[in-house]
Amino acid sequence: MTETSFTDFQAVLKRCGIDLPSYQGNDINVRSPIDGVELARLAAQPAAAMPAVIERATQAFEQWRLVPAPVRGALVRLWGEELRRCKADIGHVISREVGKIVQEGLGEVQEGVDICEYAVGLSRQLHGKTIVSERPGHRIMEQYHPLGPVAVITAFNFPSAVFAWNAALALVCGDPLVFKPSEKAPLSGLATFKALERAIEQFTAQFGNQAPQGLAQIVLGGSDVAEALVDSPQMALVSATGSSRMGRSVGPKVAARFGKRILELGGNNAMVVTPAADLDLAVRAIVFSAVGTAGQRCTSLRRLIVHRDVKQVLLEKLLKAYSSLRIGDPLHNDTLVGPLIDAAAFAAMQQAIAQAFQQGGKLLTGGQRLLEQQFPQGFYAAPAIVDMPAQTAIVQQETFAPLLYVLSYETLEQAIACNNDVTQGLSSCIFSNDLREVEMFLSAAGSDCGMANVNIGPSGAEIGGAFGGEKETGGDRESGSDAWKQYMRRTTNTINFSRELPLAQGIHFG
Ligand code: UN1
Repeated sequence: MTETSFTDFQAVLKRCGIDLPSYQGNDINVRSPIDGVELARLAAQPAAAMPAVIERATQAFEQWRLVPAPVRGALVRLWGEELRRCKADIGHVISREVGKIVQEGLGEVQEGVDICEYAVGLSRQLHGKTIVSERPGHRIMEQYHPLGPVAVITAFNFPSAVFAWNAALALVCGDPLVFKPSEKAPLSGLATFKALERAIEQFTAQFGNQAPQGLAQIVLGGSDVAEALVDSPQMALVSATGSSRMGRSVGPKVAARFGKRILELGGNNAMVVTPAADLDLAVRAIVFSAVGTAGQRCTSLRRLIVHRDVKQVLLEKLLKAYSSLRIGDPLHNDTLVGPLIDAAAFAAMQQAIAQAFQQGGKLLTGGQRLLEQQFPQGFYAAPAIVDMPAQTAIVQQETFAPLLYVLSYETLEQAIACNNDVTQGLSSCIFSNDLREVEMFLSAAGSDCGMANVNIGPSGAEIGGAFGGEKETGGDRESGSDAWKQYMRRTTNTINFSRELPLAQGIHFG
């Protein structure tokens, strides 16, 4: 990075409200994957600081839970407005810090704006059901009450939006939050968090002292800090995004203390392309979902399951599309594929390709490192396509890189079985204009994933739907639909307005 662009970046951080010197330290070394240049050196909070943080959140809950939900919504509306105002700057921080292209950095901030708007509407709709009673003069109803402090632990690949998904819902649901961003992307997390802090200030100016101290806190640190949150019985809900390995450690710890959790873990997402598909549309979707964000979304397309009759022609079109991908500096407007997050990610991709080769795969394109001269510390990979004879061990693993395996099938049953025959269950899709094929894929005998799409790729979900997956993806949901219910506790109330005391199930007692 040139000196001017470094100064520019400092100015962007400042506009995002990040006073870098106040976070300075020697624990977290933030480097841009674009060129390896150091962006910041930050201090990590020690685990010993966590009890005080957790206590502040606990205190804040006492107050925030009593603020009417639509008033809580007003805070989230202000946050959404701040995110909208700072969209370009936060998007830029994301691009610098995790290497997303400009469009995707902006899209991620927009996802935050969208969930805020959604949460504002939701703040007037946190309703339970009224249920008829079997007893005369009785009524049953349910209410949703605030749950308690929420820990939000996020990954590097969506450092802003996943925090926003969780925080916007937690706040309207009446829950304080403690945010622990990925050590690989603390600045994007901070920028998003600072927008929330400004919203809290504006809220206080408009609504008086209703937002308590400690309503929203951020902690920069490592796994010891995350563990303190995971282990604390005061954190009512732990929402963690990351690898299945991480989830395997977090899940049992939260369960052991009967806490609630939302786990968003690995994906190994497939697309089934049938002979009835619009192949040109499929190619566009494959390219976006397999190489977008350099294959580092949990929803990225990793397996292409194509009918053998259309495999050849689809691959021809696909290879042509891959040959014109613009790979490079994600800050240039015409770039489509930026760098991988770090050297380890590139090594993992190389290793996967080598294993695929050993397991009978044929590399059709890509895989090599690019732009090494220009960016000796940037890890740019040519997106790879590997033709596999079967769904071998390596295909069943999630490799966080632009690496697409191609598998072929003869019957739709085989394709669905192949889609489902992995341990992950996040997203999936089918390309077909045949109603029977489509409905079969969506049916109980179809895709076993949390998300099953038709004629669009597996990535790029809107915030309105419930986001998440089955099996080793974690089984939970966040973002839209009724995901908000996980941030609240439900109470069932049976009310007797008669002068009798009839017992349920017709029991006579005494
Ligand atoms: C993630 O990769 O952790 O559906 C989240 C998508 C985005 C969110 C991805 N809306 O691809």
